[in-house]
Amino acid sequence: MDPLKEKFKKKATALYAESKALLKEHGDKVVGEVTLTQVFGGMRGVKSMVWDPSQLDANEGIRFRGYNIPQLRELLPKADGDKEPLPEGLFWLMLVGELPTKEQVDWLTDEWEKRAEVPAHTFAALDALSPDTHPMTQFSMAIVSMQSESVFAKRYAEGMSKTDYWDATYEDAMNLIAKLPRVAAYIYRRTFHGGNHIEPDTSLDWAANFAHMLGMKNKDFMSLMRLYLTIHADHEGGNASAHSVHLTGSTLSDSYYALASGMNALAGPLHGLANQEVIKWIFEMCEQLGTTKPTKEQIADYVNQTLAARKVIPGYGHAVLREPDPRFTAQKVFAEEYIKDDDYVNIVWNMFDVVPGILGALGKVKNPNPNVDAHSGALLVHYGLKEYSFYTVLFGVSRALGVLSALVWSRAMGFPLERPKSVTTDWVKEFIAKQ
Ligand code: HAX
Repeated sequence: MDPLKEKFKKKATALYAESKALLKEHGDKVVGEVTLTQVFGGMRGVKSMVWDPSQLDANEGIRFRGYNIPQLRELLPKADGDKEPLPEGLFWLMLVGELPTKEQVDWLTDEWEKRAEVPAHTFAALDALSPDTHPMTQFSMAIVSMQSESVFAKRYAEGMSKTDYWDATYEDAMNLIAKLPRVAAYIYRRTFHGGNHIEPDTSLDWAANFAHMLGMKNKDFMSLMRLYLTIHADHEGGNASAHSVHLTGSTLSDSYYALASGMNALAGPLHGLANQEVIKWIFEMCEQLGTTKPTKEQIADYVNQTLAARKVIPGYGHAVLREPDPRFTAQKVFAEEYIKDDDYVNIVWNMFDVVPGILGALGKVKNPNPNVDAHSGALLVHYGLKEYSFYTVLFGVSRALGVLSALVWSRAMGFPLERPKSVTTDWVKEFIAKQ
């Protein structure tokens, strides 16, 4: 058994037993009430699932197994000569709750490299699509096309015992994560570079190799990719992509089906697609104004125009967070360190000065601050990755780390089929009448 799997097995066996005992004694304890506003309002704040890799605090932001982003940036192992964390280290942390050593992370890099071969039929399926198919459609389809490789599906068909579900899910998670950069890079190169593909460089780590296969040779871009793929990985279990993976996985659909569900949710403009919408919004503003150096007053006018057209300001607001997103801050810190002066980065920073005041004054926006998607586009454009319809695929490659580590845990904990209760509006009216 490989060292990560062995570690996971030990932890999962202990936590499974602990949670069974905990539920036997405390299963009837009430953890919260549900109001009608929550029933109608997208279940905000309803505690209804266990998700151990990360937890979100409305004011402080995300913590991965207790570590916030600045701590991860300091404590996770790094590639030689780089300041940014290796996402392999975050996956290890999320899966087993321990910060890995550099040797452990190097092992994981090698392990993913061994598992990275993508089936030929996936490339053929992608090639059958028109190149103007949205990259997220291609990504989701490519993931489902690889389901033919699912260890879980194969072993299930052979009569696998329930106690082995986690093992097969672990294998699928590792295989999928290993293959995603290759698949994503293939989509990028076929869509935007005439199918001029780049072979992997096996001397590089997972994120740097991804950058290499995209055709991005700049070392700072490789650093950015390591940071990007780390900070987008997880945002506790209730966000739409994570919850979609959790729900689909709960039917014992394998990791391929489950991840594709999550990617389909990530492709919505209120969720992951916001990263493309932000830079599109900025490009459109610059085009309308005829400058890439708009003043704060010009930005404010354009924000007001957008709101008057009854559209949202992409990259601002959040369903849970009530402060600026630390993932936004991490990207700002990166830009301050690596990029001296860049028009689009400056626009993002000027928006940060202008937008919260305008959204706050509307009186209805619960969090007028920037979220993760407000900054990423300007950084990518700076290094030459300007094709913004690809941005959500980058997010998706990262999100796989969190949601798949959680899926392995779900199968180890024996979590059942998810099945909340819905009610009709007539039921609600009757309920109110009876009160
Ligand atoms: N611009 C304009 N209006 C906004 C807004 C924004 N950025 N954010 C919220 N509002 C509005 C809502 O549309 C809602 O208006 P109505 O009552 O007229 O419907 C009102 O303010 C209250 O919304 P809320 O409670 O503050 O926010 P929600 O929890 O309902 O929604 C969203 C959270 C992230 C979907 C929302 O803030 C939004 O649409 N933001 C812009 C899109 C975006 O950046 N999405 C990415 C979020 C982070 C993420 O998941 N990344 O992947």
